[in-house]
Amino acid sequence: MKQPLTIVTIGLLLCAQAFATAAQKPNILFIVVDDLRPELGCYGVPVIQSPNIDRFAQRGLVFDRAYCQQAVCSPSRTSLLTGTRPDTTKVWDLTTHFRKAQPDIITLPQLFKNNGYFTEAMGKVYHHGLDDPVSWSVPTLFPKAPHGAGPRTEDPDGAKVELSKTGRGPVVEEVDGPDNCLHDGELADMAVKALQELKGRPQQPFFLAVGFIKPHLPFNAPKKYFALYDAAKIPPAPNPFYPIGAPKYAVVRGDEVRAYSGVPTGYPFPADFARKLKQGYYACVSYVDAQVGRVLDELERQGLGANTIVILWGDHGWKLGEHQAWAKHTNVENDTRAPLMIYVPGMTKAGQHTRALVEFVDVYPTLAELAGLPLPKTLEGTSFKPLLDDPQKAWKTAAFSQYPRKVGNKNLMGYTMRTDRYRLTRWVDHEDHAKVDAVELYDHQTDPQENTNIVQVAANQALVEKLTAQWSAGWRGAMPK
Ligand SMILES: [Ca+2]
Repeated sequence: MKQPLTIVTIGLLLCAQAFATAAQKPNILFIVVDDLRPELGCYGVPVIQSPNIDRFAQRGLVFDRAYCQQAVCSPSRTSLLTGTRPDTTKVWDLTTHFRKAQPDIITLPQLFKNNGYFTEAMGKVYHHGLDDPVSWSVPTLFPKAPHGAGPRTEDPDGAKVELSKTGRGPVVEEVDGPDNCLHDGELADMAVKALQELKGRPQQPFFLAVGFIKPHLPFNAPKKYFALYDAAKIPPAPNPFYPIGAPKYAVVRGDEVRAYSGVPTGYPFPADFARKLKQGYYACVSYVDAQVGRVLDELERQGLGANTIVILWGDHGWKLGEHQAWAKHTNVENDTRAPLMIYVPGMTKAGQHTRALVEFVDVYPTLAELAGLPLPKTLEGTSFKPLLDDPQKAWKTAAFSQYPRKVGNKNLMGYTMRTDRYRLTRWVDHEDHAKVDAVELYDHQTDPQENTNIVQVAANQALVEKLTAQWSAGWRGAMPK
């Protein structure tokens, strides 16, 4: 006769089962790179030296048309990490915390934590000063090495260093020193150490978030990365002019660059300075690529690769002189489109690209579904897991982004919609969307650089009506069938 199971035995069995299940869950390595354009070798831009990310891309799926929900750090990151859009998070700036409007929302890492994962962050994952401690199992770690040259009055040789009005150092600087004399090199050291520690605690799956800060301004990197690029040969942006027919507030020229020293007065920037900026940006991309490579290599070295989903994304695009402008902060393709790639153990379509329209708000449901976690009802994106098996599958009919503008006493929000062929942007009163201030329409088939607003062309009026109806239906009307 069988012995009846005691409550203690049942408890032990359930506990063991929970651990067994947890051990089989995939780990997540979540890599975010600040201000990274989707211009890398793997995006078909061979001038950029990004061998490590390219190698990763060859093992995963690359999204050629991924869009952030607002092209600036905190709103974009907050949207991705909460799985909701800026109008839900109410984070449209760099100072508001999403817990103000959404005190109880479950963030992506928090969902993993609540489901038995060990969640850990290092570097810039949430925006500076806007961390969310409940998302993580342990406090977020930050490198001590500087991100920029910072305020100082002398260079190492004792010469006077010009400072900008904000007290910041040079906008471009070739640094003498090893990779880890700067923020991202030290961050890679920390991530390597973290992976070694995580390897030693297999009883719990992990979600490790690593936030690199380059190629964010200022463009400082060790000298060897500058040597990869000949500034004299770097071509200027192909469209160094304001979009024809766009409202005057649509594109801002890039005063973010002016926060650093060594920037000529006035616009446009002289050609030599523009090339120097581009060289600096490229050098920082290669520098951060090397650091990403070190982390990915350590994942393999520790034997964790076979059970770890790796996702890499940049928080938004960046203009390098396109539209006669620099930095982000707009609704244009250069700013809203950003890098996104994923590796999932066992994936069958490794090394492919997809042209499906996806949004950063889709990352949350995708990772949750891949890990078999329950999806909160609050989510406003769609899992793109089906694209892993069929990258050419018919998908979303549009991607949506937005950007606020104060124009005189007008408080505007530009809501932009990217379809397979068009971009429609409607600048409306933030409170009353029926009050339309300006509209932009670009045809990517004939004008992939978005150089000419064709919304006023008489022959386009039926098209504008159709797209406006689609815009009004919003993201809920654009979901995959
Ligand atoms: Ca950013």
